[in-house]
Amino acid sequence: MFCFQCEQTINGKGCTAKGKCGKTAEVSALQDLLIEQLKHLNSVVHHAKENDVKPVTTYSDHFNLEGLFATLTNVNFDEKRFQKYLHKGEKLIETYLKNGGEKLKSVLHENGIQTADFSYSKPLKELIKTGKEFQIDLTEEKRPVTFTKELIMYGLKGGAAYLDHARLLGYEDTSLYHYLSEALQKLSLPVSEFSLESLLEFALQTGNWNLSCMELLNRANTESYGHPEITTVSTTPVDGKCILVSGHDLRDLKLLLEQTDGMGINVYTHGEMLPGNSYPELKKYSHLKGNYGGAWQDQVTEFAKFPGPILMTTNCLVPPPKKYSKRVFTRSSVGYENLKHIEGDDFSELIKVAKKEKGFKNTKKLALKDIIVGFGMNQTLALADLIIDAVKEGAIKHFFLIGGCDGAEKERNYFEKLAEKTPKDTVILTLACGKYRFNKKDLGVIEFKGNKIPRVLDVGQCNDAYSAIQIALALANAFDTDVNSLPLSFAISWFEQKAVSILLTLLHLGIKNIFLGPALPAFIDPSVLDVLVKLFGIRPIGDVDEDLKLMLKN
Ligand code: FS2
Ligand code: SF4
Repeated sequence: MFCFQCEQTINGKGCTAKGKCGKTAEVSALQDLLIEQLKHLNSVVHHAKENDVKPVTTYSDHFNLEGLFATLTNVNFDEKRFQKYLHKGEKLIETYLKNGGEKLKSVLHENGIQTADFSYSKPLKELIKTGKEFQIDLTEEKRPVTFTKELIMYGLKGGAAYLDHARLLGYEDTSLYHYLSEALQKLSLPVSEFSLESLLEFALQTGNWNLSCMELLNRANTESYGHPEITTVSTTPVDGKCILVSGHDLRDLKLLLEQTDGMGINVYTHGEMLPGNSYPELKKYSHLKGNYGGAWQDQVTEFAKFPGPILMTTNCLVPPPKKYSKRVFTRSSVGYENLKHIEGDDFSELIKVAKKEKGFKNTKKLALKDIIVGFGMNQTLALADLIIDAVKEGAIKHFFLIGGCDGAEKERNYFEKLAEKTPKDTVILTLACGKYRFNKKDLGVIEFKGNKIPRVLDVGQCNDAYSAIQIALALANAFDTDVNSLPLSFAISWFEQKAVSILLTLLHLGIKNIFLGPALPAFIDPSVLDVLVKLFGIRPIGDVDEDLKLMLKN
């Protein structure tokens, strides 16, 4: 196997025997085959559209989302689920071929696209064997182009995950599906078809597309559940039966709150679900009691101690040890062998487990620190006049966006130290699970004209980068300048492919001088890095104090 799509890839180069995430060589091969199939399917769709074949576009669009989502880091480790995806993909290809008849077949032949003898419906063992043939080609001279194609693929994976969340809430946009389909088709072309310049342009366009994906999801979340409000979230559990909900899917949280209403079972958020506590239509449930635990990498210790079932709605799932695996349920694209997967919207099986498990007891003495959340775009922009005034009068001197993913590496302490060392007259915008490094620390408030402006504004999940961007644009507008000329610095911690999509979005917006860490992506070829440094001043994180000086100087 070869996989280097996330930050923790072994030796910063690639996982080759087994993924550090726990992905086996077999699952890696099945994922490679599924990616190959998605390219194949969308090449067929591309030519079908050009030839006016009218088949099942919507289903292949949905399949693109679920297939890509399943290959994200820490999402799906289940061989049988990949086998099912491959069978489904094959059926879609066959439907297009059937509807397109001989005309479509001959166009596909002319373009060298396979129309028979697919490798997708074989027994599992053979699928794995075939998948191994589609491992990333590491031929030295092809590297800059191969790696940049991967960069784009990871950007597409992140955006696809956001589109899938929006779809589940009934929000879809055919133009965004069209971009994804065409992009997958383009990525099926051999490296000889691309110049590095054209690929960089393609990567930035993908960043633009992801901005629209995040915007759609923002609309889906806020129109469904209201705009986030400033909310103090307890992290101290209360006595009683309990359920833990992790991941990014707010709809699952809502369904679970509805189905447990009045049952005397408390619901807690975990990881990226924390901002769920700030949405009016979710926080109105009195049995949503707060947040439990920290970022994803601590789940093995924390889940073992949680006295109830756990629902993993999306990434990041760490392979669960036996001591608690019976209590873990998965949803949508998430999968792990022998974990119970909930299809449909009935959570009764999970609720049964909650009733059987011990629940929390004797929690009164715990008294853990609260977290303040809810600084989405509407809430923060409601404070805009106050913030702008505070900047004009020198009470706020600088803004930082310190956000992104968390992970186990000790180098990620950089982001914690950076937050701690930021001067008292500065404000930190944060988002995604990286904020657990500092969101329980008391970094104080800025006192201004009788108001207390918190120094840490939690904008939400990783997809709420959309909100952070709107806040930055509104500030730039208020000061009649552009985002790069604001006293605003970006320190982004990346881990998985959603962070890659967001990075491409920031670059598409022309945001310069981003500090990126803890390590640079292995799939960014040195020649491409040179271009990114020249064009965008992107730089790896270094010494906290030196970096902070530079940030404050800009
Ligand atoms: Fe954190 Fe994991 Fe949010 Fe990432 S919980 S690294 O999926 O998307 O962020
Ligand atoms: Fe390795 Fe990350 Fe790929 Fe897992 S997802 S196999 S840890 S590079």
